Amino acid sequence: MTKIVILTGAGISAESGLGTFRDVGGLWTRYDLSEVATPEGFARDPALVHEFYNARRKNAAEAIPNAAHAALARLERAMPGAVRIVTQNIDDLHERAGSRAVWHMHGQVGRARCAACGETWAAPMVMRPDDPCPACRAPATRPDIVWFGEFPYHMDEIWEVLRAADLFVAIGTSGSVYPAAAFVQDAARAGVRTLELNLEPSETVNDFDEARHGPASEIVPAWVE
Ligand code: BJW
Repeated sequence: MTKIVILTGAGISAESGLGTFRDVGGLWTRYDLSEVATPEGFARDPALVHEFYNARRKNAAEAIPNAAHAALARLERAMPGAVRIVTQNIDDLHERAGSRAVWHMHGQVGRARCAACGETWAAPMVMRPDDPCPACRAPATRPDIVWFGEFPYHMDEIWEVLRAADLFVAIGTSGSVYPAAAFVQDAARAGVRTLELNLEPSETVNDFDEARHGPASEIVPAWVE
């Protein structure tokens, strides 16, 4: 009976000090995404990829949820069972703000996965490529992250709640990475109302019924209250 599906992106964590990807000075202006965010890059240089995510894990652990995360947690408490957050973010700021109904479609930096058997577990703060899997002992540890060319998590459940919702809200995402970028069209096709909350118009702004622009820490609490 989810009524509101909320897609969040890097913009919601920007005011917590976590960098976005495509803004000026964003992660993809400083790193080559084909080196650090593809299975091929990991196969070529696993140590480099672990270094990238070890640093991001440390930053995420030090970050504090902001007013936007807190507002979404209040919304969930006020409407039990009716709010579902689908986040593209790999940090845990929604959970630390108090949200419980959260799906991480691009994985979590705080978790590790065995590339050999698929086992997942809580990641240590520093991971190395030859760390053994606790289940099968293979030295095939990778971050539990969805890289380009890999299938995101929870897709069937996401499409199901999206089609059954009354409202779809996208917060702090540029609308440039699929399949998340198409959720607004998926929702609209199912007759779901759509709202964008972003610092500036996203690439898909024209697909939304309504858009409000400004920093997430201001426009998300204003929308929730
Ligand atoms: C603020 C703010 C503030 C700033 N307040 N707002 C050609 C066409 C279509 C698709 C493809 C294609 N070629 C390849 C593909 C597929 C590919 C893709 O989309 N590529 C594009 C580059 C075109 N996608 C995939 O490979 C995905 N898998 C897939 O498609 O599987 C097959 C499939 C098919 C059909 C159905 C289902 C599956 C996997 C994508 C994996 C993405 N991985 C990454 C990195 C890993 C995670 C990590 O390291 O953190 O995920 S990429 C990176 O981008 C990260 C993010 O989650 C993702 C989205 O970025 P996001 O969150 O939108 O951030 P930004 O920086 O782009 O935008 C921030 C926004 O916030 C901006 O608009 C700012 O204005 C705003 N903002 N400050 C409010 N204070």
